[in-house]
Amino acid sequence: MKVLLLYPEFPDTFWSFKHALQFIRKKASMPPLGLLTVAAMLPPTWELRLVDLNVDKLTDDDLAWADCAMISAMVVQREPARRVISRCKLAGLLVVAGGPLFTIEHEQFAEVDHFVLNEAELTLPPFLADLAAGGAQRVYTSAEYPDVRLSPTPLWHLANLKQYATTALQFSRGCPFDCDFCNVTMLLGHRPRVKTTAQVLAELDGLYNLGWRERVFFVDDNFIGNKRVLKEDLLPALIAWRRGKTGMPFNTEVSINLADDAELLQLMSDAGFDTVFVGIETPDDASLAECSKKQNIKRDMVEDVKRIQRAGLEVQGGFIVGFDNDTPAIFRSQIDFIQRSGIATAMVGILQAMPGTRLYERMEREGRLLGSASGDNVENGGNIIPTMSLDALNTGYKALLDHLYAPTQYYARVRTFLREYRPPKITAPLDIAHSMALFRSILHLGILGEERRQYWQLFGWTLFRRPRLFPLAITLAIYGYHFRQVCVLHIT
Ligand code: B12
Ligand code: SF4
Repeated sequence: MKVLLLYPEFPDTFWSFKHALQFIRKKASMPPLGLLTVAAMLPPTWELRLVDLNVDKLTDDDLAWADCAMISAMVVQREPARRVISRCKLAGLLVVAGGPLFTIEHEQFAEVDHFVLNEAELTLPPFLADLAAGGAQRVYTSAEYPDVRLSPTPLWHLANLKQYATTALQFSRGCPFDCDFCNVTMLLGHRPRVKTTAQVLAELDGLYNLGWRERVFFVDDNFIGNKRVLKEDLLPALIAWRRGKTGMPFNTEVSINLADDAELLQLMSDAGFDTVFVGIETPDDASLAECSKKQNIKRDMVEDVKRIQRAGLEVQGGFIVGFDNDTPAIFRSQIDFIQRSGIATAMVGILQAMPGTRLYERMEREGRLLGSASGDNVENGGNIIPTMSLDALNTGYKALLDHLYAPTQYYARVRTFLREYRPPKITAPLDIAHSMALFRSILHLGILGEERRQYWQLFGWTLFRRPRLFPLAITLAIYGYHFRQVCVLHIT
């Protein structure tokens, strides 16, 4: 069997980092870990070719070569996935689809021959057995969550890693919390399932031996879901693994309660983590209660963020507007919070109801659904009828983004952050690509850009006050440019 592993394009969104990637001449932020994991579960005699449409074109030669296409996607790739499926069907390929988009809404893809849904560790083996016996069913699904200790090492060599800014690795699946807008607990359960430390080290060795020295994103839903295993086992092992090695800083996703645990913060920083994404959502306790984000209620989250920053971890934040409890005052409170906390990468989205979430069920019951969620948060409207008028929500949202990413506010926030941040011990090696990025930033931001004044102020300030953070300051200046482009493209 000759198999094309296909990953449809991401639209030009906040998380695509498309406008920032140009500066380092990379094509996408990270390779598709789901497909690379599935690849490792296929029979060793099968021939595999990965085409990530974010970095490569799907050619007629590819289609003529293959017998089968295996496609993965998340909701935000819905339309590109449809296009790629149609092309594969036209070329006469057997089409197999899996991953979060299809697990949630497979009925909407009539052209797909077989759906292998949920986690492939459980659903792929019966599909492969039935296919070999000549009688594969249309849909394979499972209500169980597999033991991730059975998950194989992803076949990273199938991806052309040079095209990516970061690569991905997964330690755990599942999250102990229960936010009503989130797909994670329905897809992956409440009990964090963790890989063994030996598995993680083998995966890291695999990447290191391929010559990878850039960032590794631990794509866990909540990395600190099982703190005991982290403290007693994984983090000490990562610290030991680092000895004698260079590069490979880590980032991941965590809940805000990381701020309560000084020991964990120290261990994470020593293990090479320098950035965490935290779902902060809103500074308003009533809205947090509305969406069951209990872990964020009754906290001084600005102080929490600063504590994490001081430990050497940059905080990237996810924020949401459009909760039932929100009034037009929310836009100002979000701005104040984000500016005070110094979260440069602040992704503010309008609440969307994804199928399979409790929020979706409630909106359906209340007759408040407006079509399907796009998965792209940075766009007008969302897909629910808000309690605030749609007009007020869209106008307030636009004003909020304009304000947050305007050079004056954005660069002020970067400085607030750099003042607090303890420089990380582990950094990616500074190579020619990074030096070129500096020159391109001077040209595009420092000479041609609307932000040239703020750019040079930050440039000088960092060199004198926080010289070790200079590369990070330039990276954040480039991110700011990306965020502004996305806002201009999406919010008009
Ligand atoms: C990494 C990640 C990203 C990266 C993606 C990078 C990339 N190139 O893939 C980035 C940061 C870009 C991203 C962005 C977003 N993400 Co995201 N992301 C994740 C995350 C944390 C890990 C994905 C991953 O690699 N998992 C590890 C692999 C091994 O798991 P997997 O892909 O699910 O694959 C398994 C199965 O699904 C299956 N499988 C997968 N593909 C296939 C294909 C076939 C043929 C078969 C047989 C099986 C199969 O087998 C695998 C092994 O079990 C997941 C959460 C999660 N735990 O999965 C969310 C998740 C996928 N993201 C989600 C969302 C909502 C988003 C955003 C919309 C968030 C936002 N607020 O903007 C954006 C959308 C992008 C955008 N706006 O441009 C949702 C998806 C919901 C949905 N139904 O699609 C998830 C599930 C998290 C959540 N909160 O619910 N994300
Ligand atoms: S803490 Fe994050 S991953 Fe966990 S349920 Fe809430 S939004 Fe989802």
